[in-house]
Amino acid sequence: MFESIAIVGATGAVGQIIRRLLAERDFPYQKITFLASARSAGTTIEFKGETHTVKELTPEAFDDIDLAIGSTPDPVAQEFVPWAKERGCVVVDESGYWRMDPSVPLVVPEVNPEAALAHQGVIASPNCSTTQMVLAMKPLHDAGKIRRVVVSTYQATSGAGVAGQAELVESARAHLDGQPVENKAFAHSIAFNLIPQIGSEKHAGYTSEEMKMVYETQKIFSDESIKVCPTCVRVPVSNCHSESILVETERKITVPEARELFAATPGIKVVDNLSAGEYPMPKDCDGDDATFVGRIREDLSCENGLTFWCVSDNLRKGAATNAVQIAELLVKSAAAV
Ligand code: 11C
Repeated sequence: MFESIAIVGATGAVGQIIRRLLAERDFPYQKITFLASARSAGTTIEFKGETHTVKELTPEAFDDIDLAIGSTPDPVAQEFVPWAKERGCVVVDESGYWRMDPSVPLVVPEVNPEAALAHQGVIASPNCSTTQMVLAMKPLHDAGKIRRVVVSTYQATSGAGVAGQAELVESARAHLDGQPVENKAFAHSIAFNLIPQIGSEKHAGYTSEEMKMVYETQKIFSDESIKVCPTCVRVPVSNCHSESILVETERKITVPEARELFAATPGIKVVDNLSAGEYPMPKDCDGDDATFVGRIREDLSCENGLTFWCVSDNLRKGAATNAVQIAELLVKSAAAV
């Protein structure tokens, strides 16, 4: 057990869910500290029947902390993680800053739990669009070795934070009222629209979000031979990312076999009955920790191709839940020593 734990970014959208999960899952600790930027420091948080004052994120704040779970913007994580590490505090970091550092394991507990145990003080949690995809890929990769993935994402506005979700509502209202729409969280109006750009231009016409899906997938499976071709699209949905995923495997995996493999994988729920109109949809997955899979079918265009639809709550399994599960792995491994 870690005696003293902290949530960094405790007042943010993901920080709030991390708090709820720690309480729901009865995460063990003796003392908990809530850290945030100077702007939120001094505010109070009700947690497990007690009132806590949020402390400012400073180097000294980690003096007596053993484990920190962080959900902050990348530049904040760049700064605070070394402060924590120097003081012997282990960090589970949700930001993108440390993910591709060779000394930092990038972990989805259902996929590569062993990587977490080889940490050197920091463990990163992947980008939300990667997490749900690799979780769905895992049983297929184990059974038939995935050579190639073609993925198109339909990413919710909550991926851009509370401001993104608010902009969806405001811009929909403005459109319906015939008023001009001001875009701040997104480069274009998100209401009644799709935006085929998430992040900045990064590599050969691909965006930073798309390249995260390539590099993070290869790192999590420790296999740079897996080819990933992503297209990431922002859609006018409030929460839960959806993905159309096509995998090409070395050994053919039939639809009944895939359905069985998905159903037997912890963290995956299969909803797949086209004739009954049953398949995963964002509205049904909101607030759930599972990754949902449906529309499982053979790819008609290549020999060993399988295609399916995958939906997950990007704030929960895509962020908070995955980070808390990593922390739970550490607790379990400490208890086993
Ligand atoms: C989005 N996936 O939907 C992004 C948000 O690297 O953790 C999360 C960015 C990250 O906009």
